[in-house]
Amino acid sequence: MCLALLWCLQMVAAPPAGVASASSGAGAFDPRHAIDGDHGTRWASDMRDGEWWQLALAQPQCIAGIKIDWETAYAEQYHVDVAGADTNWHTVYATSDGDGQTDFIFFAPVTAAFVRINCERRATGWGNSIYELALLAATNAPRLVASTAGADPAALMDGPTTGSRWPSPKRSPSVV
Ligand SMILES: [Ca+2]
Repeated sequence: MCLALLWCLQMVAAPPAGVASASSGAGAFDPRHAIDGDHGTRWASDMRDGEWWQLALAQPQCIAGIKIDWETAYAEQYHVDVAGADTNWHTVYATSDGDGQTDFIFFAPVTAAFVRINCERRATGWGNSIYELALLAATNAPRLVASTAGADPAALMDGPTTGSRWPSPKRSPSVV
């Protein structure tokens, strides 16, 4: 990741306004510690799979991503669900091979009133633990540009398919 992008993402990582709750975790591990702006505090669940953390936003807002700073006890398999005010949940991201640390996740912009991290399978014998979590706007998403007009460079990042591609023009240099 380029330093400029990293700087940009760090700058927008302000704690979201809302009420945090979770399936477990209290006291020093209260769910609100995942959005208190302090990387010295954290939410931690009980030591079992299937735990979750949830944010009820102070007001619905359009989001296009989420940044999760995991503690050493992270979820290896988890999914992120979003719901509007109608509490109609849908999954915007899922992984089965998370590696903890910091996850920058982007998805199609959606108006969210609730965001939930569903920790399906832990990576360690401990619980699931998050230092800080931030919501990202579409303007924070990485953009691809290329020297070829008319060829969409986003085809390089549209998932694990070989059916799409970015073709360079028949000249050099070409950049993407
Ligand atoms: Ca914290």
